[in-house]
Amino acid sequence: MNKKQEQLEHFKSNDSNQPLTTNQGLKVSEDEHSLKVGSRGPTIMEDFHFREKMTHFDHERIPERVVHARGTAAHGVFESYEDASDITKAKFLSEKGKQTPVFVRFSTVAGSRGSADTVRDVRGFSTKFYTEEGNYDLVGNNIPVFFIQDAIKFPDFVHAVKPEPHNEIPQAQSAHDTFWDFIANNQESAHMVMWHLSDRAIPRSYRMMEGFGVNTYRFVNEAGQAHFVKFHWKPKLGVHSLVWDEAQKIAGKDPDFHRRDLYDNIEQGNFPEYELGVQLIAQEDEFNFDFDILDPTKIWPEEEVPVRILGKMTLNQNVDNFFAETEQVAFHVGHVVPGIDFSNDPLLQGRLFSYTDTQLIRLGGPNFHELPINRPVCPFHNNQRDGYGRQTINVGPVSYHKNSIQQNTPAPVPPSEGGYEHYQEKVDGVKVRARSQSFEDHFTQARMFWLSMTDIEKEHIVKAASFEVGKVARREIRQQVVEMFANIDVELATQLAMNVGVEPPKIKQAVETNKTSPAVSQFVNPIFSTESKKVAIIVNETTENLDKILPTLNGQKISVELVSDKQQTVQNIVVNHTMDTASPVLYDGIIVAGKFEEPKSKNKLNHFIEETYNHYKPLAFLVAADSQSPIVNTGDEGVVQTVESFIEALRIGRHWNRPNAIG
Ligand code: HDE
Repeated sequence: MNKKQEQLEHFKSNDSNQPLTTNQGLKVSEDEHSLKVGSRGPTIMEDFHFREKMTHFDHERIPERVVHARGTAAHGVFESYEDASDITKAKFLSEKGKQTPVFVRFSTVAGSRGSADTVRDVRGFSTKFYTEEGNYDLVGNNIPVFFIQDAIKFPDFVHAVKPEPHNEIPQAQSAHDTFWDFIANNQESAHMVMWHLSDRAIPRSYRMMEGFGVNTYRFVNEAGQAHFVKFHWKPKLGVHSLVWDEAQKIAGKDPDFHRRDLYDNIEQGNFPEYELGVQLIAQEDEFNFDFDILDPTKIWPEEEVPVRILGKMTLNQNVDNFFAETEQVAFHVGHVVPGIDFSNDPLLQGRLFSYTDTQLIRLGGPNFHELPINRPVCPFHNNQRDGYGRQTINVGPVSYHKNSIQQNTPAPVPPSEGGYEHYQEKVDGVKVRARSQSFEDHFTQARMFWLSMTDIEKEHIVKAASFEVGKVARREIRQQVVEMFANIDVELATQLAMNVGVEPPKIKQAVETNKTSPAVSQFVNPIFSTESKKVAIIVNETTENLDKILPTLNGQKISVELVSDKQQTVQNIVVNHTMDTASPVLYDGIIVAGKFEEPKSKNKLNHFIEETYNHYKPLAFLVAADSQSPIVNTGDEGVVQTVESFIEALRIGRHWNRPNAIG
């Protein structure tokens, strides 16, 4: 048990086998009926048990997060690979093998708390490190850039992407007029929009996406030397995505798809792992790039600024209580430890205000740091007092500095002994509401992203753009968006214009660049694996050899479910699902191991086969029946007849070269 888990233990309560009491500890003798004047008469005020129970219930909800409302979280541990004290004095990075407890919350951005997981959206990736020097929060996303350059535009951007205010439609979607109106009129979003239209915005799993700190921070070492730094999380399972048709269907079939995937895999011991990496730029190299390194709409191409891997995070324990932990956790980019500092990135500067402010309304006051999930594992002392929900009982008369009664304690700690010291950057300027000219180029990196995509990724972007912009009702917005895209690529914009029924772009020349950054493609250096992939075997009484098939698949760490036309036992195993309770979109591949005669069952099986084929996922036919479908042919890529070849096809994942697939 690590330090954080030990601390949380003190707050846990197990109600099983306990007598029922009120919140005052009074034993309750009856909990089915309110206190009445006669069994058919009115309820009386005196019923303190009813009033307490109902009042508590009435106050159960707190405001959802204004963004990132929908999320899920897990506990874990971060282990440092090396002593990184050459670049930062942060103690959790100072020693090979050093372990630090962490809590991570993944999220979507636009949707409400109850919205579906698999919508097209950015994913949040927030990590709280409970270090010996205090909590350090790395509040990141799965996309390395952002929509806007200055925090003052955040309310505008969020208003535009959220459901439209007159009718609160659509939920958790960017495919609507106000979002695209914002994009067309705020073209600093161009680069981010390219990522948003790419497969990154529909991850297969939280376990299979990268994380990025996005903003530019500073690392400072013991000698006071500083580097600009960008943070990266790299998933050990690689980066993998859904296809759009599949993502939309999963949103209905299992709105909790990502939440369930994380929870189930942690329960099964398939602990997700991510490596923490940093890109570093020395202070003196600040102006040596063809972009401004403080601009949050720009990446630092990994080919130019390599990622140095510092350690690994493993998520190994689910929460006990969603509200107490996942909902009440409060992240803040300003929660730092010595050795980690800020840059003048104007988005980061604004974030430094917003995260505390939002917790005050969401968690109801200034004492949210006392909630069990938010408490540091090191001691904390200061002269802050009182406020809603205060739990600490500060003893003694002193709550001010300076004092003589307590010999000036709690006492500030000099930097040489671990006190936080801000990096002493020299800043000089006139007060202006303005943006640096060096932030003006919105298209070079957007085009670089486009040019770095493989053909399949490009095809997906065109399809995604055609869907998103195609959903925009106002023709003039569709036209403006097409013009904007022409700055990135004229061919892309022309194709989009055709698909969404507007004029081809007037702009005939995209921004000039031939630069690429292969690291931004998901397909250039893929990590293939069968590990923790989920497969359905379709079975019935004709099925044979399950005793051989199941161990072979389990040996590859594949998670298997048996699906049949009805709830039944096949070869002494109870099936997990019927073809009604399961859906092909919930699996990474399908093995057909039963021959079905009854027409409705055949029809359902066919649906499983065609959907799997259309989403480019592996299919195996172990029975002579083959496919009944006119579109699926054995011999097409990833359509196989043995368990062994299925495993190989599953390892690769999607098989894009399918003549009839429409996913
Ligand atoms: Fe956030 N963001 N954000 N954001 N953000 C919040 O804080 C904000 C930005 C991110 O799992 C809020 O506690 C501003 C970038 C994540 O609990 C709020 C700006 C990135 C989460 C807020 C940004 C993020 C949040 C809402 C522009 C990627 C979920 C609830 C200046 C690096 C944290 C809350 C969790 C949450 C403000 C931009 C990531 C309102 C003003 C860029 C992952 O404070």
